[in-house]
Amino acid sequence: MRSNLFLVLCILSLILLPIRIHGAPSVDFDGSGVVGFTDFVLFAQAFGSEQDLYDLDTDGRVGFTDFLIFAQRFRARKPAGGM
Ligand SMILES: [Ca+2]
Repeated sequence: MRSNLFLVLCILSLILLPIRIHGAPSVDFDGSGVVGFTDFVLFAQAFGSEQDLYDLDTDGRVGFTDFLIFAQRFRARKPAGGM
Protein backbone atom coordinates (compact mmCIF):
# COMPACT_ATOMS: atom_id res chain seq x y z
CA MET A 1 0.00 0.00 0.00
CA ARG A 2 2.75 2.45 0.99
CA SER A 3 4.74 1.65 -2.14
CA ASN A 4 1.65 2.25 -4.28
CA LEU A 5 1.21 5.68 -2.71
CA PHE A 6 4.88 6.43 -3.35
CA LEU A 7 4.53 5.37 -6.97
CA VAL A 8 1.44 7.57 -7.46
CA LEU A 9 3.22 10.55 -5.87
CA CYS A 10 6.23 9.91 -8.11
CA ILE A 11 4.18 9.86 -11.29
CA LEU A 12 2.16 12.94 -10.33
CA SER A 13 5.29 14.86 -9.42
CA LEU A 14 7.03 13.96 -12.68
CA ILE A 15 4.02 15.23 -14.60
CA LEU A 16 3.26 18.36 -12.59
CA LEU A 17 6.61 19.76 -11.52
CA PRO A 18 8.38 22.12 -13.88
CA ILE A 19 11.93 21.32 -14.94
CA ARG A 20 14.42 23.61 -13.27
CA ILE A 21 18.14 23.20 -13.37
CA HIS A 22 20.26 24.79 -10.68
CA GLY A 23 23.80 24.22 -9.57
CA ALA A 24 23.09 21.15 -7.46
CA PRO A 25 24.03 17.51 -7.22
CA SER A 26 23.78 15.49 -10.42
CA VAL A 27 20.80 13.18 -10.75
CA ASP A 28 22.12 11.59 -13.94
CA PHE A 29 22.92 8.47 -11.91
CA ASP A 30 23.68 6.25 -14.91
CA GLY A 31 25.90 8.89 -16.56
CA SER A 32 24.00 8.85 -19.86
CA GLY A 33 23.88 12.64 -20.13
CA VAL A 34 20.10 12.69 -19.77
CA VAL A 35 18.04 12.34 -16.62
CA GLY A 36 15.61 9.64 -17.65
CA PHE A 37 13.68 6.58 -16.61
CA THR A 38 16.78 4.51 -15.75
CA ASP A 39 17.84 7.24 -13.32
CA PHE A 40 14.35 7.14 -11.82
CA VAL A 41 14.57 3.35 -11.34
CA LEU A 42 17.98 3.69 -9.66
CA PHE A 43 16.60 6.42 -7.40
CA ALA A 44 13.47 4.39 -6.56
CA GLN A 45 15.62 1.41 -5.58
CA ALA A 46 17.57 3.63 -3.18
CA PHE A 47 14.45 5.25 -1.68
CA GLY A 48 14.42 4.85 2.11
CA SER A 49 18.14 4.05 2.25
CA GLU A 50 21.08 6.13 3.42
CA GLN A 51 23.04 6.01 0.14
CA ASP A 52 24.89 9.31 -0.27
CA LEU A 53 24.60 9.35 -4.07
CA TYR A 54 20.81 9.59 -3.88
CA ASP A 55 20.58 11.75 -0.71
CA LEU A 56 20.19 14.96 -2.70
CA ASP A 57 19.24 17.20 0.23
CA THR A 58 22.06 15.70 2.35
CA ASP A 59 19.89 15.00 5.39
CA GLY A 60 21.28 11.49 5.72
CA ARG A 61 18.33 9.62 4.23
CA VAL A 62 16.87 9.15 0.76
CA GLY A 63 13.35 10.49 1.19
CA PHE A 64 10.53 12.42 -0.40
CA THR A 65 12.42 15.72 -0.47
CA ASP A 66 15.16 13.98 -2.43
CA PHE A 67 12.51 12.72 -4.82
CA LEU A 68 11.19 16.26 -5.34
CA ILE A 69 14.72 17.42 -6.20
CA PHE A 70 15.08 14.49 -8.60
CA ALA A 71 11.69 15.21 -10.17
CA GLN A 72 12.68 18.82 -10.87
CA ARG A 73 15.57 17.55 -12.98
CA PHE A 74 13.77 14.68 -14.67
CA ARG A 75 14.25 14.67 -18.45
CA ALA A 76 16.89 17.38 -18.23
CA ARG A 77 20.03 17.12 -20.32
CA LYS A 78 23.42 17.60 -18.76
CA PRO A 79 24.78 21.07 -19.57
CA ALA A 80 28.40 21.41 -20.65
CA GLY A 81 29.65 22.24 -17.12
CA GLY A 82 27.78 19.44 -15.33
CA MET A 83 24.35 19.32 -13.72
CA1 LIG B 1 17.68 13.18 1.94
